[in-house]
Amino acid sequence: MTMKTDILNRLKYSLGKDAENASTYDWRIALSLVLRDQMVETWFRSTKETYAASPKRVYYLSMEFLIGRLIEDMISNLRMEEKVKATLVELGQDYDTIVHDEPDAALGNGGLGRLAACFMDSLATLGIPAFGYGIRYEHGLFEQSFAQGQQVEKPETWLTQRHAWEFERPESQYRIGFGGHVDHHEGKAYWHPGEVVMATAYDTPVVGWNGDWGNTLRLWSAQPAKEFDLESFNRGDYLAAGRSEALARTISRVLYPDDTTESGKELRLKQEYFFTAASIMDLLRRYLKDHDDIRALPDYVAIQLNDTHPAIAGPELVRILVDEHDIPMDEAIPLARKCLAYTNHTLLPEALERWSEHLMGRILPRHLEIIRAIEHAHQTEFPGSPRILENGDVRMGELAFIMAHKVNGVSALHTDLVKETVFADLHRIHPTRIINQTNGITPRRWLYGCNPSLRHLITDTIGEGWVTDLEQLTALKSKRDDAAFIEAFTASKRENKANLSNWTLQTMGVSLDPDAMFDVQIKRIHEYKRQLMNLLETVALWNDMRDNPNADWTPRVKIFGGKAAPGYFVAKDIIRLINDVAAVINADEVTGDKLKIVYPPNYNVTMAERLIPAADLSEQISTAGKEASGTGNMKFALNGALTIGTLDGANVEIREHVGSENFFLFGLTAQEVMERRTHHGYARAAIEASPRLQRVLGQIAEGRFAPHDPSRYHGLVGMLYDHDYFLVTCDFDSYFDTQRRADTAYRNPANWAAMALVNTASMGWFSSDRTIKGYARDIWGAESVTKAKLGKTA
Ligand code: HBZ
Repeated sequence: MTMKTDILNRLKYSLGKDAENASTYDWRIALSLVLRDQMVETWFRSTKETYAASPKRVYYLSMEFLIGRLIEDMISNLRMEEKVKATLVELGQDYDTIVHDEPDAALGNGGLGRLAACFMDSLATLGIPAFGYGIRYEHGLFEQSFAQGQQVEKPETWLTQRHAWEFERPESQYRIGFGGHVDHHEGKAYWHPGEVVMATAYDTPVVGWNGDWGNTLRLWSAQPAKEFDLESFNRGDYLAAGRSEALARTISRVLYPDDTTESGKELRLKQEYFFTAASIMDLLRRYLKDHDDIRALPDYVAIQLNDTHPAIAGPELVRILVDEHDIPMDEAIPLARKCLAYTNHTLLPEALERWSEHLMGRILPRHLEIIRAIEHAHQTEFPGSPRILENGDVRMGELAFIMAHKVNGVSALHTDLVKETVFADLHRIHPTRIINQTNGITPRRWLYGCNPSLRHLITDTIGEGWVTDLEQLTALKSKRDDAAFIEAFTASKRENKANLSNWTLQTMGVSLDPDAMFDVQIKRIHEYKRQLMNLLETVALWNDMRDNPNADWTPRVKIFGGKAAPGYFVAKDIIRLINDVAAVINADEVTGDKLKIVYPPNYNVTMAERLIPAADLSEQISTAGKEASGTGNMKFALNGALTIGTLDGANVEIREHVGSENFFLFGLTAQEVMERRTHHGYARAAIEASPRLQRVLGQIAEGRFAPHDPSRYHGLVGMLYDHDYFLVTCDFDSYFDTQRRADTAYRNPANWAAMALVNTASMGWFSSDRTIKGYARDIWGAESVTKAKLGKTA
């Protein structure tokens, strides 16, 4: 059968539509179902091969999977682009319209969730048997709009449409208990939960490059436990019956927006336990189908905890081993540890999870007992070591560390800081436990998929091997002196910039000058990421341009994108200020096209796929020591943007790979940052030393950008003077000067393009394939079932 017939059949039999009456949505779902059929073949084959080989399986537990749209991933990984395009032409449908009809699956906040998505792609491409386990949120990350420049949040509703990629698995259901009490009888514990909800699995196949291997993303959805309710109901306990329904309805309803000020929420702890417990039960069931000896579990199971959100996996696994398999506690703890590893993604103290013992005891009484046992065992072995239970709190970082056989940081600098700061004492006791695995990004989505013009140029030049072996890009370095190639490279970037300009024109009514430097900062809005410093520099540049309007300025478009957590008021003020400043500068006839600011609302994965290929300059300007790694930084450099950045996170390693001459470095180092904070009045001193910064802060404080509400930004400016914790003021001058060096460099287009090319050519190491090989080798002891692929590099 042809693909055309397949699609028409799907339209008819799965959607009940004929071609005459089908909407874009109908065509998209029909096409998606046809593609899914293709994937199922790979998927079944992979499952069979996995059972035959009985290898170690990897389980990646993550509260977030920020996968975005799937259709183009599926089309390109299955190598069906030409065929799909031709078929849609035959059917009179437009490829782009159909692809862009799919809503983003925004089941994550930012880097941590996107990393999980890149890892799933690499695991499948490398043929490593793996499951991603998470929550099937009914509402992903909120939708952002701006009203008078201020962020407005609306619930996200991706699941009101049919999600064509998933399979519901009603047969994979587990009972997840909460609360209740624990009985002890003759040395055994019996947990009697007070509430139960059901976890139902929804599977999305994840197919790797070339359709060679397929893994599963298994997301759990909460449903009421009917029989349980009936029992309560019959006892006359109507409240209990209703409670379980209500809990079930809320548990998988909405993704928590990364809101560090709101931790301690009971529902979040329940979400964490819900998906972790379901995942552990599921992987144990799979294991016990083929194995009798529970003690051999670590030979077949590797569980990776994506931050502390699933850290309850340690106590849960111990609970099952002790209470259900009668393994003594002192044996169960090390056995569980051999299966578990933990990735740390942040040093920010406010982001390290703690739950009050009281709450933990109420929601998970048996787990609190087990946590005490883990604590006791660790203290007995290492008296005086850091405690899991401290000041009435359960510290999830310490719990995750103590229950993991390996703990990893996500960039070289971050790993060093993990050893020196948050886990310094535990590191002394367990000196080989902390290791580094620098993050990476999948080249399939972040070059092949999002940047067709560059993809074609590269493939025409060096062949297609780079897609699964990104180090092959180094072959492009020899082209830096090849004028024809540089011209083609420049043309590709220009095409992407023109496309972006068309999009901003259509969506925001602003067109951009493709000859201007596109300077892009896209990420969550956070003080440590310093969007504010970028904005202050923009105002300073505007002042200089107005002072000297006839000078030969390098035209710039400043592009911002990102959401603030709904309860993070400083971040929301920064958003408003960006929009206020944009309104004034964009209307200024003196500066005109020489300086523009655009801030498209609702930044998401799809928007990143548009913006990154069109960027000339990548803003990676966090306070040194604060950004664990960054992965956006890698996406930009791979797509031929130059970085302006601090020595923070993976910027350090990116700079080493691309060469210091191809990277705009500025600012204090992590050591200098710590040192500077000890100086009394450091911010005020920095402001007093910088007339340029003083002027900008004066303008903002006077209401230059909010003439009808002149005191609007007094708080923000006052904060910079009095406690500029993220050292915006201290790094400002160095940042401004470095921006001017970038201006000068940009004025020599051929040289700029050569520098950009070296960036692209040097980014091979940052493929998430390399990262996953590192995890497989150093943490999981897992291997590729499709063979041959793990041996190389890393
Ligand atoms: O993880 C990010 C780091 O900030 C970034 O530097 C790194 O590249 C990335 C991948 O390793 N961390 C996060 O994205 N963290 C969260 O999204 C988060 C989510 C929920 C929370 C706290 C943090 O409750």
